[in-house]
Amino acid sequence: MRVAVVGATGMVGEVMLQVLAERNFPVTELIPVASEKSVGKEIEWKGNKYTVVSLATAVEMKPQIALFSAGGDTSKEWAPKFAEVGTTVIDNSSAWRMDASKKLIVPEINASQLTKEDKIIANPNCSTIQMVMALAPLHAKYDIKRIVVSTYQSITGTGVKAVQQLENEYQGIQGDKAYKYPIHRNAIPQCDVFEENGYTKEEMKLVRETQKILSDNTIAVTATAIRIPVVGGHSEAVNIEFEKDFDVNEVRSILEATPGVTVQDDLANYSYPMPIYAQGKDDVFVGRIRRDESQPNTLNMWIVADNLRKGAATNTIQIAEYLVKNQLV
Ligand code: 11C
Repeated sequence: MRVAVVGATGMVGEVMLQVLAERNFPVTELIPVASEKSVGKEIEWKGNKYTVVSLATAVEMKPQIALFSAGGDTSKEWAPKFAEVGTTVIDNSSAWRMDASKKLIVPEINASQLTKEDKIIANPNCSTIQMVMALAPLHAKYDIKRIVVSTYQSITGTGVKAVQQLENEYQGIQGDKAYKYPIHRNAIPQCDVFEENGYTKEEMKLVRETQKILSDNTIAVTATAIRIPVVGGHSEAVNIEFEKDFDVNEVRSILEATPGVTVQDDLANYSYPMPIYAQGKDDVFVGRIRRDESQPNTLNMWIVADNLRKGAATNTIQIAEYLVKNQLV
């Protein structure tokens, strides 16, 4: 496969290159793509050097697959240009996710929707991916009625500038800021910009994307997304009300049997998921599984995943793997 990685020098792009190598994705030609200021730079991949090219050059090279992580505006403008020359684009931005003509894919849940005609495929938001990974198998069994989720999100979701801000604050250095407020020793109740309803875009992604991935607009979702000074991954406290009653041990067994999910829930040994241990891993970790005793048919769980891997790069490459395996590219 001729594979373009658009945004190759960014935080997610770098993890994409790493995951492509780790999983031995069948790359015959790698095309690293970045903005004009990075064109001409060299990157190393699997022991070889590659020169970063512009978007226009990459379109001319007609890659079979383009993995995009370069922001919504770049995707809006350039994904259709790649699609026109026959490239299948898998896009990490929010540009196409809620477009009714585009599929929003978490391979373990809904990759079977994909066809050869899908030339722009959307990768969901990181906080949504980890939540639906744990909820989809439970929805299949007990029918989710309502989800209340609070997130504790890694600064890597914001990007390099946020990581630099935290480093500067540790060291007492003044510098550029990704956030309006200090992030060191803080919790900022704002991820992304506010929408008219008083929720942030990140919170509304959890609502809309969950309904789309689970193909069920009747599921009620309400979210509060918080940025915390952590780099390893996003954590989520999730309260789920089901239509049907459940047995907590059965819930645990269902999750233990779910590919891509690891249950870490042994209270006697203080075992539960935490972002410092999820970092660098591809699985979604679930723990603190317990009945909500305040109302019927309701469950509490704690879900943690590396937002740059399963939340972004790994999920994207799993989509690409599915396309290759099923001869859809
Ligand atoms: C965050 N979830 O942690 C965001 C980052 O829509 O793909 C990814 C934004 C997106 O702030």
